[in-house]
Amino acid sequence: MKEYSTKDIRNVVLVGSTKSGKTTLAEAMLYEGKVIDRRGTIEDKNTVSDNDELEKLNQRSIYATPLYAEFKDTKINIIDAPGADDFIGGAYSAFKVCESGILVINAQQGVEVGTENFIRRTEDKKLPLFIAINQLDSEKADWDNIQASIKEALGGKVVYTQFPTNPGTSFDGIVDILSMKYYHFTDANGKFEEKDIPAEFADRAEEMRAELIEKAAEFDDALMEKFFAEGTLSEAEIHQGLSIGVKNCELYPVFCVSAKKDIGVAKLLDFVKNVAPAPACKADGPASLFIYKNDVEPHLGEVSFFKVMSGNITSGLDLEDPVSGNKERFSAVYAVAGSKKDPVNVLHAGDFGCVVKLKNGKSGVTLSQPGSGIDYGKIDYPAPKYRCAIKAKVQQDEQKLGDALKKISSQDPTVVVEYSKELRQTILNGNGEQQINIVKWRLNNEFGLEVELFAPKVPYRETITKVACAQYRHKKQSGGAGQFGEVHLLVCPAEGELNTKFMINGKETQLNIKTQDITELEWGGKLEFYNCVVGGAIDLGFMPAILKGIKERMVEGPLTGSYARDIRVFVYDGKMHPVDSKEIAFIIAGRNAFREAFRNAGPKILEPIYNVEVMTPSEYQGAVMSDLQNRRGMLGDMGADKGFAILKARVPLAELYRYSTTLSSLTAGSATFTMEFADYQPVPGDVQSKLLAEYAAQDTED
Ligand SMILES: Nc1nc2c(ncn2[C@@H]2O[C@H](COP(=O)(O)OP(=O)(O)O)[C@@H](O)[C@H]2O)c(=O)[nH]1
Ligand SMILES: [Mg+2]
Repeated sequence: MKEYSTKDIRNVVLVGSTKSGKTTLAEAMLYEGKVIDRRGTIEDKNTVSDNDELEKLNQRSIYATPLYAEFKDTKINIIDAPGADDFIGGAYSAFKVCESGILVINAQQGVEVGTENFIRRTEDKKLPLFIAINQLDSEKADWDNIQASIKEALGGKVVYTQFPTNPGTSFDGIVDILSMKYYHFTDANGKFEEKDIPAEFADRAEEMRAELIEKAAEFDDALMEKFFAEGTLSEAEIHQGLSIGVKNCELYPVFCVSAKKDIGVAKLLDFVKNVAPAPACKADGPASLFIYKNDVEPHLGEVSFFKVMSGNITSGLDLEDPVSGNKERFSAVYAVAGSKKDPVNVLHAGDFGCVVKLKNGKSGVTLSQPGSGIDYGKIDYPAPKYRCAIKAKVQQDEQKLGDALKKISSQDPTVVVEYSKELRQTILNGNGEQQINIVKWRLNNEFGLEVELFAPKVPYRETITKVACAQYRHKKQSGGAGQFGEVHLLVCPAEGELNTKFMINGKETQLNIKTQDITELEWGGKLEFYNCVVGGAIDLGFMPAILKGIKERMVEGPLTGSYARDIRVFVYDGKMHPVDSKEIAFIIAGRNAFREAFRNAGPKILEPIYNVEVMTPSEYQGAVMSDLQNRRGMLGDMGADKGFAILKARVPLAELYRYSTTLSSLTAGSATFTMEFADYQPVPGDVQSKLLAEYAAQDTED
């Protein structure tokens, strides 16, 4: 491969909803960019991008794949990102290293929820986008619908650089407003003739050109002046104006393509070359790179995919991970297009490449010149929204399972594995059931592990709603040294102002606080502990033991064994024994007195509530709403955005298991959602009774 300097490099990510044709478009780009001389198809399972076994099996993209095209002395690096929400991590890795993106829209569908989501995400990341209307060759391609839906999604920020002359099965013509030419495609391999615009399209072309020039002039004063003076701009000036608008995410230029027939793809590449921003990387200065993906490949082992962030990367180079201090030596450096790897001598700032067999070449790692301290931070992924528990079918495999999961999540950091001490379960967090099923498939096929996936337990909490008193005497005097401790205490909810006047044994009693201990609990909420003992009934020295006993019981709440929270405890009396009183006796007395009081204090089970936001085409709004209500969801604000309904609800986590899967089947896969922890709320009475019964049954089993 030729050497490319920073100004001759473009880095683009392909985004868009599933099945819009990103992978097929990537294939055509590689063909136009002379990286391949025959195009594969999804159906034949031979595209460069979907080269992973799993991708072939599923006939869809699962991982983000780095590719490139060499086009008119420019190296266009391409990341083909999966469109499905389940595999969204790959797109976020790409956002970190690409300067622009191509949003692929399926001409049969127009803007879909998936499209809309990518617009929101890229706006959020300030990533400039070009729009490719793909599948214009399909029977259902509907140009009017596309235009209307794009207008709804992007308003005045859309600018057309082309239009198709005959969308549909015989699609073979594009009028290009930039060059004011008509391109007539004569085969399904990108061959075309350049002609004058046919008379019937001339007026429309003139009209659109005027609009295009005006938009191009809008972002630069000098261009605006020239436009006013001369009434037009040259093609180079239009490029210049558009680049400014595009870079600031103020303009989204639209292109017409059929990826399958390689129509319009070369023109799109041409535009990317001319208008997409070059990497803003320092060509000189110390060498540094950022690893955005890692993988294990047959015959190669660990492969780390990186972007050169500054300086040059060559084989033999020594770099350092500024966080761990870990040193890495580069054996060879490659340019990469899917599984095709070409050794290169040097990669310049801004370029993409890969290297094999680093010690710790995981995605999210920066490597920079030793001592320079240069670090590019982490990739910021969206919060997971699918949660399930996992265990090995055979107990002895648990350790192996742990190791395998560690490997899988290092390759896909959106699979988050945690062992919950509280629930005593290994929990997998991810973006959707399909993603988790892929994890299961890999455990099975790559690691030889049989595993079971099941509904995870819910991290309930327990608290009280009333005041209650209890006392407990622990006494053990049979044989050896005796144990004696007696504790009288009162509990009440830790809310509102601190009140110290209570009815105790039918008598109004004013408690006087001697010492106190307020604990912010690691599982949320607090424990307030007040020592109000009078007349030295219990030595001050035993207070920590009593508190310890109470805390032990809070770890395993008296109702269901869940963590307890938000409780005030007043120890107001007790008894000691001159010889037998010791720490252990007060731990036990404190624990049992607390349990007794807790049970009489109107105890409640609390459950985690999540804020759920669903975005769906409005035709499914009713179905989505009633499903949320069936999940005990409290519907909140409803809105509409660009033709989609946005529903907000507060839903108990207990009811959200496999929600993404249900939502998908309710809406023919067209809705998406986010969920975020909100707070803890008491469960309804019937749920509490059910949970108590379950715990009681389990208790007797033990
Ligand atoms: N007719 C037609 N079909 C296409 C075109 N591009 C892609 N497809 C088909 O659409 C389906 C999804 O394509 P794919 O590239 O996997 O889409 P992706 O999910 O966005 O990567 C496949 O069956 C492709 O053959 C196109 O331009 N025209
Ligand atoms: Mg794909």
